[in-house]
Amino acid sequence: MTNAAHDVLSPTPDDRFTFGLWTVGQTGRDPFGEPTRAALSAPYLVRQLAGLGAYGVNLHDNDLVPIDATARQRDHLVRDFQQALNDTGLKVPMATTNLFSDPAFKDGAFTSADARVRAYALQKTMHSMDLGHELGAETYVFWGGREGSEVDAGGKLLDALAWFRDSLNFLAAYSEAQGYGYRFALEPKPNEPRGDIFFPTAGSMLGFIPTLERPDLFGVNPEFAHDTMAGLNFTHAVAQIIDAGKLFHIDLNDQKMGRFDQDLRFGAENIKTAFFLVKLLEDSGYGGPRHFDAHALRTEDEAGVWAFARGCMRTYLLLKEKVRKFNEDPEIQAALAAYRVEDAELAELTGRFSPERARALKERAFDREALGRRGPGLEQLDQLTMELLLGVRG
Ligand code: GLT
Ligand code: MN
Ligand code: MN
Repeated sequence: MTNAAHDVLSPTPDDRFTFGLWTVGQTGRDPFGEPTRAALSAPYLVRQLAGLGAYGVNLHDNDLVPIDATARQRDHLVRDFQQALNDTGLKVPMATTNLFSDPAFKDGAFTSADARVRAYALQKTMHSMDLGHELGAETYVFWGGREGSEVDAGGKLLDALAWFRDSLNFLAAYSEAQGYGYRFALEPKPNEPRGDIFFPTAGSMLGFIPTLERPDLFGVNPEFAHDTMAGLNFTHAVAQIIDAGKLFHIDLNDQKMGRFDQDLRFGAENIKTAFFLVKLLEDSGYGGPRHFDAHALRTEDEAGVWAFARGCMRTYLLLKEKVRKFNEDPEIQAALAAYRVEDAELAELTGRFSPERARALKERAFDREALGRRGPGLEQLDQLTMELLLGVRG
């Protein structure tokens, strides 16, 4: 490997890679089995991530401070964590609330049918927002893992939407009143741990955001695995979010379609989709964190955890290099240019409505059969892409 190639594939904080404390700290517990790895302390995780070239670390309140910690214990844990951040320069760009582990939230947090649970969820989130702000977080994520149902006999579907809206309005106003200036990112997921989670897709979130009091403060935090579980095309979802100006954060990982939520190492499974995702993010100028919401396989020991973390970043950088080659490859660029047909006269006619243009367009003759005969060259373009990814081009 040349030095130049080495540099391109070595992560630095400029690459804006982040991990959750809950990701590299995951102990291998699953619904059927006990942990296979020892728990690692938050300061230790910070030092390890900094050593690997990450930019930041994100957290839920209870990743750092147990739900039943005393004020003294909290201060101690936060101080040690902050010390590790100061020593390493690692940032905390995003914070969030654990509103899913405690039994109190078993039937929802902001959408619980019990007003006491909803109020407790608000209280817990305000404390967590205080903590996130103290650590420097600017983005606040809402993943409503328990906001959903298995049965709809409770009849709360419309109420749940209103309760969720009221909660977000309250918390956005709290952020503004405190001067925190958070941007909120809503994370959709179709199912797991609930049978059906409310707001299953990016489109659900995009439709909901304009109904909030401060839509400008809210965006989306899409996750690769969540769309893929449901058989959706994640890259298409991200394009729609970018188009709406709402890509506030992104959770990168991988997943086999139709499986349980696997949270695999980025690029581990769907390499072509991952390539087009990286291409979309890089070409669109997305400047936010590249957050890996994934964890090492349950089979792994601690060495496997760091192999996993390095692998996520290295695969992203490898794909980013492939994007650069794709954008510079003359044959690929020629195929792309040939794919598009432009027509200045038609652009003028179809650009902006006027009665005259509409009339002229209605009278225009089109050779429909010729349009149907045209081969766009997508097979060739896709094969060139495959050859680039498989290393036989450039
Ligand atoms: C949990 C979930 C993720 C969310 C995290 C934020 S927690 O790991 O599976 O998709 O992004 O709450
Ligand atoms: Mn996620
Ligand atoms: Mn996930």
